[in-house]
Amino acid sequence: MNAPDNSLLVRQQLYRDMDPHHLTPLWEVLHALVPPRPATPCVPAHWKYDEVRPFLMRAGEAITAEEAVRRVLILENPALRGQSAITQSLYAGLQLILPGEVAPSHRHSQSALRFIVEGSGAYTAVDGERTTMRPGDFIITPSWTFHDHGSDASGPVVWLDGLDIPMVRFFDAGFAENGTARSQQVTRTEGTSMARYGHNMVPVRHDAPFGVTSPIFSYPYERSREALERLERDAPVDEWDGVKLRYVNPLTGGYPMPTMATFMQKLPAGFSGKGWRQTDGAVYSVVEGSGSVEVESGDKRWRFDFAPRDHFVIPSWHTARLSSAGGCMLFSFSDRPVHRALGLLKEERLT
Ligand code: GTQ
Repeated sequence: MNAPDNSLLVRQQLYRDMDPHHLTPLWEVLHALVPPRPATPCVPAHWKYDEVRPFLMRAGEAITAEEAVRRVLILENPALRGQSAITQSLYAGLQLILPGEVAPSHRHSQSALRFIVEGSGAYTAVDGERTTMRPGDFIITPSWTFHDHGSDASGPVVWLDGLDIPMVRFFDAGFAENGTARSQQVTRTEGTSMARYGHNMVPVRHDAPFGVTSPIFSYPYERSREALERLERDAPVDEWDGVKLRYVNPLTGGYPMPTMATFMQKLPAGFSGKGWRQTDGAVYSVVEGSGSVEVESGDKRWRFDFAPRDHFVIPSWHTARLSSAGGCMLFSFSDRPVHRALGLLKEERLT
């Protein structure tokens, strides 16, 4: 004990007396408030698609897309149950749409990304333009744009929803409203945005149609995949990441959304990556191939062996290593743009 008995009593009396006045002593919590390094409550977690898919299909029988508005199973971090969050700042869920269904039009301040996991032929409509979904495509719903989803497919279509819901909740900055029509009227031909902004050219006199968000709604998998395959063949492979590219807003070269960064990476066959850690916790969707991720924090260790359509999360400042015997393709997203904007981004690559 480093205080005489009477000072402990004096302190306890002080705490009791000031408590009704909503006052609390900093010195009791200072260590937890400014920890020496990030001390996230989040844990690494893995959702195997084989295990998740039957629940999605049961959800398809239990409720229609129309009634649910969005028929989604939320991927909740095991350490954040009840918070609808996969990390402290990010939301992730798997959305199912069945043939002929419509998820009605609405808009909200939260930005959303879609990463197509299974099935082809559903569409999402953003600002009067429809985009067809194919596996591996990365699609954006900018903040405050009306969007509805529908399906002319012959089977179920499932995609990963990534939203900044916890971040917007943290800032108490969320607004939302329903559209007047179930599905919005189509006012532009599919592919117009891609032709305008997606070919390394932009209109001569343009405004950024969605402000700080990319004017491209869809980043098709075939193009990302072609780039990564070519780089695997023709350029040095990074010892930590394999071959990894960041998706961009073609108007700025920056992130496609203000709050979320997205990446696609290819681990070559036989890849055994070095460890790294970063302040931005990241969510992964396995596109093709299989592999494993080893995660470490303090004296705790995790190892996930992943297969196509699996999802996993690596929390902030956890050391991770990726490897793959047969090669694989991984999509991921994180809150990196916010870390960067606030001067908080930190990365460490172990050698
Ligand atoms: O598709 O608009 O997973 O508003 C959560 C909230 C999807 C959507 C989610 C949403 C949406």
